[in-house]
Amino acid sequence: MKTRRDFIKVSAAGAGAAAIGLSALNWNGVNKAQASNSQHPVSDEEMTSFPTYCEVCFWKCAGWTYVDKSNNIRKIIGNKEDPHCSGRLCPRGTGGVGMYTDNDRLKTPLIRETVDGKQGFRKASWSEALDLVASKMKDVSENHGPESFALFNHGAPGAHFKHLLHAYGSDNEGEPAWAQCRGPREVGFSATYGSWIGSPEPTDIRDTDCLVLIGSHLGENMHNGQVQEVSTAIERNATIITVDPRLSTIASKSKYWLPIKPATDLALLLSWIHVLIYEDIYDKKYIEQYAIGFEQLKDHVKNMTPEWAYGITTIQPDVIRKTAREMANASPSVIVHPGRHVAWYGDDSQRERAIAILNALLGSWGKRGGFYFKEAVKVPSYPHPKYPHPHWSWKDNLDGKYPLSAMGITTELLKASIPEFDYKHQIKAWIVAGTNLPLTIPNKELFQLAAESVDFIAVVDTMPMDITGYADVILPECTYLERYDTIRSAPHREPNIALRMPAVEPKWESKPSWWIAKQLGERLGLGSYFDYDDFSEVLDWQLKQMGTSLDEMQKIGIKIFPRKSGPLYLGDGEEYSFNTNSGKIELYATEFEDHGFDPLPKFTKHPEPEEGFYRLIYGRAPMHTFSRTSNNPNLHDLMDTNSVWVNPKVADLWDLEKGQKVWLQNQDGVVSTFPIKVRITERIRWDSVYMVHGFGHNNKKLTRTYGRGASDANLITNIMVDPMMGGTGMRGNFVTFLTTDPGMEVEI
Ligand SMILES: Nc1nc2c(c(=O)[nH]1)N[C@H]1C(S)=C(S)[C@@H](COP(=O)(O)OP(=O)(O)OC[C@H]3O[C@@H](n4cnc5c(=O)[nH]c(N)nc54)[C@H](O)[C@@H]3O)O[C@H]1N2
Ligand SMILES: Nc1nc2c(c(=O)[nH]1)N[C@H]1C(S)=C(S)[C@@H](COP(=O)(O)OP(=O)(O)OC[C@H]3O[C@@H](n4cnc5c(=O)[nH]c(N)nc54)[C@H](O)[C@@H]3O)O[C@H]1N2
Ligand code: SF4
Ligand SMILES: [Mo]
Repeated sequence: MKTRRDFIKVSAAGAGAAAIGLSALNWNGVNKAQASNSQHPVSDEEMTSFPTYCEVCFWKCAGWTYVDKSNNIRKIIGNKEDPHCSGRLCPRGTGGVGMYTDNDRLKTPLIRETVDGKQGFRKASWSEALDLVASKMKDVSENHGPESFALFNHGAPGAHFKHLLHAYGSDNEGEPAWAQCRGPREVGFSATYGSWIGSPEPTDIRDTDCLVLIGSHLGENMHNGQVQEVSTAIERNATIITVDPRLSTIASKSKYWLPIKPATDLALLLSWIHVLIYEDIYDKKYIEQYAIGFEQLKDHVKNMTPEWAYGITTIQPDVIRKTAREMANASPSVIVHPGRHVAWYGDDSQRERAIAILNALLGSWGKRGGFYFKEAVKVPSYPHPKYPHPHWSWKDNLDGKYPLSAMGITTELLKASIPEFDYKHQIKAWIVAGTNLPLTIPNKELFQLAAESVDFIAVVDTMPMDITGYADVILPECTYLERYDTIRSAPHREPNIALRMPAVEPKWESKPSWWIAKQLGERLGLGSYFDYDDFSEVLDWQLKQMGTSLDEMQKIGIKIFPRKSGPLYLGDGEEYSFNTNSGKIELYATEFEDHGFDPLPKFTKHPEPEEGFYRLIYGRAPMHTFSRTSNNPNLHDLMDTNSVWVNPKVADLWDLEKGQKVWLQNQDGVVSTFPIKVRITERIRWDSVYMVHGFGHNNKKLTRTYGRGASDANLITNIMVDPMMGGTGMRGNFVTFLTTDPGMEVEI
């Protein structure tokens, strides 16, 4: 494996290698596209470069795809102008070309058929497959109403299918980005500051003096711009405080590592709030000017002393005090990071509220080195007729439950697909585009029951992922390197847009999502919603409205616009109105109170593992994204399986050896389909085990990754649902070890 330096050298070669200090986080990576072509080196001048933004994860770094004269992609590098990546892709983005070269890709449309009682897929032409999907959409619309057709989506394809779905008359769509990922933090921060955190997070890490990470494992969580800013902060000697039951990469670089007992973070946060208030070291001026509810908060945390928290969290009182003082010393240049995947224990919106409150006491919102005021450019929507008004939507099915959910809840859409749940309105059919539900949604049984219940499933994917095994029709999308897509407009310090365009022709018979959606629309008589021959026309129209053009964007890839909303930070004592009920930062959340939820966060105790069981926690590896990259030839070479991290004490108790394969069985008797290797390490608490999410694939068509490692999702059957927004807390599951082969049946 190459070192980080090799990676920088290779990936930054064309961009004019910048000296960067990322070694602190020890990135590993390799530009395999270039390596595999190394027998015929070509210079940048002999190649053509096409702008893109990366689809290997949702940080969406802008880059350049270099193609040689024989139409081979030679490398992908970061766009220097892009604030998401500053010219440097992460190992996954560099290896993104493996998504294009992977021979396991979906090559043609496929239709499920039964021959002699045995189900399988047969190849189909595009017109046959599209006709079939459109006819099912018509049937559903006529017999049950268009609202009964749901969309599960994630990433770029989602935009095209949302447009189709809205034109067709349904807004029943859900993506894992809400209930399985960041929904709780948006609810917690919105109730406090009247604003979502959003993506990328407006954390001013590069200028911070103190960064507090609660579980956020930046460096393994490879969100590029943030990781680079953390490196800058480390070089500037910023204090890093990491709270994690596991010695994560960033914990090992931190001044303080607080190896908290899992599921107890709220107690730590409340005691930090207690120290700031009762040691009188919070930002008084800021609170007086901008916040309401201080007295209620003060009273609320009165007894939540570090000694109280110690009994719950196992973190020593003096460490709690010392770290609170470090934060106060750095104030307002301090960030208590909101995290990103925060669907942990079901009280997640309240944990996020505590994080939001802590930041307010430190005066960090709207301050340099804290949170800056982000800004995005609005992309005008291409003209189309008004969408019809759906007769019901996912919200109506909730009957008042999860009132603060601002996006469709995937698990609720699944439940509404199962007649036994007796929802007011039934979901009858799905399109799934860009989300691998069996590995993404906890409680596989619920997913399977839902998949069995619906009349029809169409899956749009690039790979024969686990989800395709449930499809009636599979539509192969080409990869991001082979297509135009919507304009990336993400909030940042400076508003900016990025273009994705094809660098090469789609391989085999794969097609872009915009084309698939348009074809379906036309078959449904919705052609007026797709009034163009090629998506480049849409882009050119939009870009011209924004004062640029497709021509210009093809040359520059990314365009930065001047800010219109005012400065990045609050001036000293500047008047400011927040978008909350009171116009102030709400330490006491009136929005929560209005909905009958605690206006101040309370600690609730969560169940603990029984003897012989360990809490299952999970996270990321720098070279993989969820389940989407484990079959990527380049990235598979860097890491081909996951392992289960076990504390030496536990290993001793169970007589486990390094590298031994075990099966994991959870509290509900569910056993991992495949075995997983044991990694014995002091870096994990004795009461927990850890694994990287995204392995344990079940589909044999994934020739590299099939059967390698275990799927955490498989073992997550206990979901702790957030009553405010439907988030699926996934860390209340406990596993034990099986050392002999339980003879698991493989489903697909
Ligand atoms: N157990 C467990 N569950 C989790 C998590 C966890 O850590 N553990 N993490 C949660 C979080 S934070 C998130 S954000 C979600 C992520 O959930 P998902 O987005 O569902 O994650 P992936 O597993 O990457 O699945 C992406 C799917 O999109 C396909 N795909 C990739 N590129 C394209 C494309 O260009 N076009 C199309 N049509 N398809 C494409 C891939 O082949 C794959 O099937 O998972 C959540 N669920
Ligand atoms: N390489 C890579 N990077 C990614 C992704 C990827 O797939 N691959 N996915 C991206 C996405 S969509 C997301 S949402 C983010 C997710 O990444 P983050 O938001 O950074 O992290 P989480 O998944 O919430 O948390 C993982 C960490 O939480 C720790 N942990 C477990 N239980 C507890 C607990 O009770 N308390 C505390 N304090 N810590 C705990 C684990 O040990 C682990 O280190 O990563 C993003 N970045
Ligand atoms: S962080 Fe890495 S994988 Fe994610 S978009 Fe950027 S380069 Fe791609
Ligand atoms: Mo996520």
